[in-house]
Amino acid sequence: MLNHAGYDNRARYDLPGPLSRRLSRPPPLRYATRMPADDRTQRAKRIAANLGFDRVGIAPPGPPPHADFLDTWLARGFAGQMRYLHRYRDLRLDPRRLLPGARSVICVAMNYHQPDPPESDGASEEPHGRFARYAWGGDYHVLIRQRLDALVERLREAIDETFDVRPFVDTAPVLERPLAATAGLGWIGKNTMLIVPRMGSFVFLGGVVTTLELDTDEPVPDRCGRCRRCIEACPTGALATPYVMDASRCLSYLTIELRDAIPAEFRDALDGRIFGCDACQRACPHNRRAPETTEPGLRVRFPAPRVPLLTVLGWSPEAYAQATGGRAVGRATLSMLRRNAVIALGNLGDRRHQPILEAIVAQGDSELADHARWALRCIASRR
Ligand code: B12
Repeated sequence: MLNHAGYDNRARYDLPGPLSRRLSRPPPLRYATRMPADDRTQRAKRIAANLGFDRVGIAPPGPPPHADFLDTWLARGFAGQMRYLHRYRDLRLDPRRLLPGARSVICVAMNYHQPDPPESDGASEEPHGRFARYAWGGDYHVLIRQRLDALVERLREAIDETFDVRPFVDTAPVLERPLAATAGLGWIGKNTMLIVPRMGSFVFLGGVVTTLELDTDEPVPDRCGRCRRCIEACPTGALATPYVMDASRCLSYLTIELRDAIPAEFRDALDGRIFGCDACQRACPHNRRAPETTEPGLRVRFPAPRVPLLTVLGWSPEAYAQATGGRAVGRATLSMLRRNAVIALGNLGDRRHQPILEAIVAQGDSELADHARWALRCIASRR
C-alpha cells in the first residue's frame, strides 16, 4: 500500500522485527557521568541547524495532543484508500512503542518555499499541467533522511553515551505534525498544516525518536484566529470542519494516492493540477511572506513546476522514469499521471485536443479511456 508520496509503507516502515521482541528489549544503560541534558540539547540543536534544518525542537516521547483523534478520523473514512494509516495504530499514537526506552523526539522542519515561475509569455500555447510546490525539487524523503542520518552520526560523535534512535520522514508510523507542534516548531492550522511562525507552512517535517534525554520545548499558540481562508479556498470542500481534513476529498490524495478512477464530482476541481494541491496553503496569510528555501537540493528541476500535458501523455515508461527519478513526482505512477493529464485536457475544454483524446479512447485502456470520454464530453459541452 502506498503512502501519500507513493511509498510502500510496509517496506519503508522497516520495523525492526516482531513487536514483542522490540518491547522486551531493555532500555540502554545510563551512565553516571552523563553530560547534563541542557548541554546535550544545545549540541543536538546546533548540529541540526548546521545540517540545514530551519527549525529544530524537542518533544516528549508520549502521545501528542489530539493523537486519539486518529481513531475518529479513520472511522469516518477520511483516509480513503490509504489503508496503511490504519496499521500500526499503537505505534503511531505513542512513539515509545516505536522505540522502546524513548525519552525524546528531535523534530525538524525544512523550508521548501520558492516563488512561482513567471507566467508563460504566450509564445507557447501548449497546455501544461501543474505540480504542487513540494514536488518541484529533489525528493525530500531522500534529502531529509540523509540529513537525519548525518544528525545521528554527529550526535554520536558529540555525545559520549550509548543511545538508540529511530529517524522518520514519512517513513515510520508517526504523527509528524502533532509531534512537531508539541516540540514548539509551530501550530497546526485549520488546514491541518504545521505552520511555522515567520516561515509559514511550506516546510517538510521529520525527526528522530531517541533514548537520549533532552530538554523539551514549549508549544507555540495557534494563530489562525477567525481566519477561514484555507477552508474557503479548498476546491473540493475537504476542510469542511476546521482542523479536520477529509483526505478522500483532497486533490492531493486524488491525484497522488488514489489509484482508481477519480470520481467525476472532483474532476472539474482539478483545474490543471496533475500532482498534488496547494490551494489551502496558497490562501494562508502566514505564507504571504514565506522566505525562499536555502536548500539547493529542493530547487526546481524539470519537469516541475509545469509540464506539457502532451509530453506526459507521450511518455514511454523509460522517459517517465528518466523525468521523475529521484523526484517526489516519481511517487505517482505513469498511469496516474496520464489519468490526471487527461482530466487536465478536459478542464481546458479546447477542441484542438479532441483527436488525442479520441486516440486514447481507441487505444482501449479502459480506465484511461473512461477519463478521455469524460474529457471529450467537457469539450463538447463548451461548444
Ligand atoms: C497521509 C498524509 C497525507 C494525506 C492526508 C493529509 C491529512 N491532512 O491528514 C494527503 C494525501 C491528503 C496529504 C496531503 C498533503 N501532504 Co501529506 N502526509 C501524510 C502523512 C504521511 C500522514 C498524515 C496523517 O497521519 N494523517 C492523519 C491525520 C489524522 O493526522 P494529522 O493531519 O497529522 O492530524 C492530526 C490529528 C491527529 O490525530 O489530529 C489533529 N488535530 C490537530 N489539532 C486539532 C484540533 C482539533 C479540534 C481536532 C479535532 C484535531 C486536531 C492533527 O491535525 C504525513 C507524514 C506523517 N507521518 O505524519 C504527510 C505530511 C502531513 N504531508 C505533508 C505535505 C507536504 C502534504 C501536502 C502539502 C502535499 C501537497 N501539496 O499536495 C498536502 C497537504 C494537504 C493538507 N492540508 O494536509 C507534510 C506536511 C508538512 C506540514 N508543514 O504540515 C507531511 C508532514 C510530510 C512531511 N514529512 O513533511 N498528506
